Amino acid sequence: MGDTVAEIIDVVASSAPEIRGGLTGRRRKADEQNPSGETQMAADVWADELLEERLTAIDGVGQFASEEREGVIDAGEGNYAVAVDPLDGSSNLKSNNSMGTVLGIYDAELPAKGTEQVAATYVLYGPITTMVVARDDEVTEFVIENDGTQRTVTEDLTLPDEPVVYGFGGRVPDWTDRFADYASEIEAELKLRYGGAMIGDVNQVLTYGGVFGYPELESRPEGKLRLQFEANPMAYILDAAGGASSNGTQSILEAEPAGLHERTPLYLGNEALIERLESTFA
Ligand code: P6P
Repeated sequence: MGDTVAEIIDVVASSAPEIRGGLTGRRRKADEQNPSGETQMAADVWADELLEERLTAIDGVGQFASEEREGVIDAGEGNYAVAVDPLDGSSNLKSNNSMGTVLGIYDAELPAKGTEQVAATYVLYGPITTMVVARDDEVTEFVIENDGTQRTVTEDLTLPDEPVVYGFGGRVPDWTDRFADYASEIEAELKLRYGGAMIGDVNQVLTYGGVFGYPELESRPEGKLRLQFEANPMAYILDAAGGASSNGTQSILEAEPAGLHERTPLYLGNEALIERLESTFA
């Protein structure tokens, strides 16, 4: 069996121009909800079907799971499981803001712990299409050309030592007191960069240094983002880039999954800022 991880990454890269090109005309709401109870956009459903067909066709892929589907799809005898958020931030489609595709590659049955990933990647549909890949403890950034080829632009991408930006989701009145205390410290030190799509907001942190959070909320102590499809892949990437992740008490990657669509509070960024969060929460 060839390098399945490389095959999976190549499928995501080669599909990126088609997904980006297909966003036009799919800005309407589908009349369905995803397993998290969120209204799906036509683009969510379309990107999910496209990636499911191409990723399950890879011999080494044994399981496919998506934020847009209830259960895990059996893809045959392969050793790897892929967990995909086909279009993270699709609510940004209407306002023509950044969004992207997130994918975690696990060598374990889903749902699985973040430490059971062997690679993770995201594609960012911004002014240009870029792709960030974490594998073998190293992060590489590519520009995805119109023909789907990957052009390396940053090797050994690491988080800048000096943090500059922060982005916190949820409604401020709904933040818990302990998160609000942490946020007011950070707001006094860093610049706000929040665009409403995790991938775009985390890409700012990876580029400039800082911290991203979609925190615990009074109304929703488990937060909004999904462990398998969003938190684990992004935590894997931040860890490989020299940063850190947390759910408020421990690294996201150590969190035991209770279910495929389980949500988690998510904090990502410079190690010192994540440590400060956990000590505020202790
Ligand atoms: P809110 C997008 O819908 C998403 O799943 C993440 O990409 C993003 O971080 C978050 O939800 C935004 O949520 O409540 O700010 O709209």
